[in-house]
Amino acid sequence: MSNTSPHKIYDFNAEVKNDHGKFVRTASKFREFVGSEQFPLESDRYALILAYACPWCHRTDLVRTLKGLEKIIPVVFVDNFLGEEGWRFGHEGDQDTISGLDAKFLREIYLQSNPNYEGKITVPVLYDKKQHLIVNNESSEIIRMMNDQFNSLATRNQSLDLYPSELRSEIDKVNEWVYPNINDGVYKCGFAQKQQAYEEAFHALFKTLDELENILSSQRFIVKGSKHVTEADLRLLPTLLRFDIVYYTHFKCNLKSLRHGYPNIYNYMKEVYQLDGGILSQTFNVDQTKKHYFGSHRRINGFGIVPLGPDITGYYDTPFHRNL
Ligand SMILES: N[C@@H](CCC(=O)N[C@@H](CS)C(=O)NCC(=O)O)C(=O)O
Repeated sequence: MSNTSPHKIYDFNAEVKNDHGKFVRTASKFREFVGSEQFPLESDRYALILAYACPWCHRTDLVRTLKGLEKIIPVVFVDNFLGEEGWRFGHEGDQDTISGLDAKFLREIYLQSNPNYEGKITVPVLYDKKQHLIVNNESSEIIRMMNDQFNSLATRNQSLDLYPSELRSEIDKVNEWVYPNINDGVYKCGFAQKQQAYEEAFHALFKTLDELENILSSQRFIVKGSKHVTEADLRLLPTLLRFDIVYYTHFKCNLKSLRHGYPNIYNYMKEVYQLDGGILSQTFNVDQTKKHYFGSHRRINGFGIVPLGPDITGYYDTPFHRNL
């Protein structure tokens, strides 16, 4: 397959869809499920294509790791640099060993699945190595698949249901305010192209963080009535892990840091991150994450200089303190 394609420019301008300078994320296009007739459940048949920095990718790796699916669903990481030609393989990421194309760019794999594909080229991607097809590129659905369809192959926490039927409506409700105000909220601050768009996103973000701080003063986990971690906690965690080290400066989310302004959120973040003896720490690469954000978003950070701070000694792994 040729490397040339209409997908040339990494430009979040493409997602600023209105005169108000607001960032609007586009919807994912591949929405099939493993467990269907076309995509039967099988070990080491499906692979994930992920970027270290991406919080939507990180959710999928958190669930994969918590469920002990590392060998069942192998991962291929793209390079940290998102340039004019989109995500690419190699350099500080992995080579493409799954598509049979030895692809240089992720777009080749999208076009392999659908030669007429015209949408955005995003990670995460759940890929069928046997049929050489993308199954799904929507993280919220990929984590549900791992909790449901892949659970029979789980080697850890098989009895942990991250979306239990009795909590579903509560989980849905939490996702509905966490996603636009926090997960995507930091991007709306960072990618805003007008002062007012930035200010609206900023106020919504910190108002929501204030509410979250309050909720976590009396609840161990974010979903009311949950006695264990649920998908809502794992969807929130990637944004919290990146907050003080990236979003505070790079996306101008700088009213308060988690470490100094939100003790309940900060300690909750550590508690969830340290679940299961700290196994989730293998899913997070701080250096690669910083390199991606500060190095790729040249409209925000013109020279691509990656800051050396803040000092994160003990930031993630010291004991958490929660009076619950
Ligand atoms: N709805 C998607 C969003 C994924 C997404 O936006 N990924 C970003 C990385 S954080 C991406 O690949 N962007 C590529 C681009 O902007 O060109 C999901 O949650 O899976």
